[in-house]
Amino acid sequence: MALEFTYPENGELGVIIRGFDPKTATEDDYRAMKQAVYDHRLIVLKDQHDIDPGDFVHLGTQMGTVVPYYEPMYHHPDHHEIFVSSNITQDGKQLGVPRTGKFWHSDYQFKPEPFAFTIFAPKILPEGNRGTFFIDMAQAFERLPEQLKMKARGTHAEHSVRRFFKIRPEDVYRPLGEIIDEVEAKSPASVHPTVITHPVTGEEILYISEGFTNQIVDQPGLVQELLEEIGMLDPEFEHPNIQRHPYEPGEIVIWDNRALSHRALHVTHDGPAVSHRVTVVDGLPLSAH
Ligand code: 7UC
Ligand code: FE
Repeated sequence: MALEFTYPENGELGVIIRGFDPKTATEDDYRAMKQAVYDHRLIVLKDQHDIDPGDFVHLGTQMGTVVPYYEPMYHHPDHHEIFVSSNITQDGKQLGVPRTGKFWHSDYQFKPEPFAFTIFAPKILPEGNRGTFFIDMAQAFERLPEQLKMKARGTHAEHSVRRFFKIRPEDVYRPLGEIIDEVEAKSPASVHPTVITHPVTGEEILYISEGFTNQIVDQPGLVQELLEEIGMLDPEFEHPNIQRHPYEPGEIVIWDNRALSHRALHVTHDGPAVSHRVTVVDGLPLSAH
């Protein structure tokens, strides 16, 4: 069956794709899907209720080179390529990790080679208010006052996981200093250009986040000014840059992790929630120069 693409209207996020079947999808289908992610930032594959974890990983291998998360506590028990966010137990054990990504970030922004795409599938959707918040960081950069754009261009930002590294069950009773030293050794801070040039679209993208960016090394204080301006410090999530994708059952969402920053919206009182994700690199640099 041919893929059917429905393009978003007036500034909304997400190309809707119907007819995707992981068992029969062709190379042309995957090429068109990748292009749609680059061109529109986010695609939504509808009606994927029957996709199993093996198919989900296969989808990842067709979109890029799958990179498993570096901390095993997030891994799916049978498929280490899948990162599991969940607030439930399975066979008496915590499944995946609860309350992940509840802060603005790009996945692996703190690593030397951040992911190109994040492929996300809610498996058990919470009731009520749900979804992921996104900021289009190319648009956010474009909307900055000219003087702030000038200030940011050519500078470098330092990112690290340390503020959001989650204590693992096996860390109980370990000295905090020892854990901090281990986190710093295993995933030291990475430095990337504050404004990257997308290697496919050529757009300028403001590549910082509230969660992972410690500082702009050559401009003290600038990171706070930029975060404020683009809406990442808005506690009500009402800033015009912020968009929300509310998931429907059976959706798989794939986004451009260079161009979009995201933040999970978790509701703690609403019963079980489980999601799977696979992340890939695309062989291109984070920034064209
Ligand atoms: O538990 C989490 O919120 C995971 C986060 C620290 N990292 C996600 C990522 O892909 O960078
Ligand atoms: Fe994330």
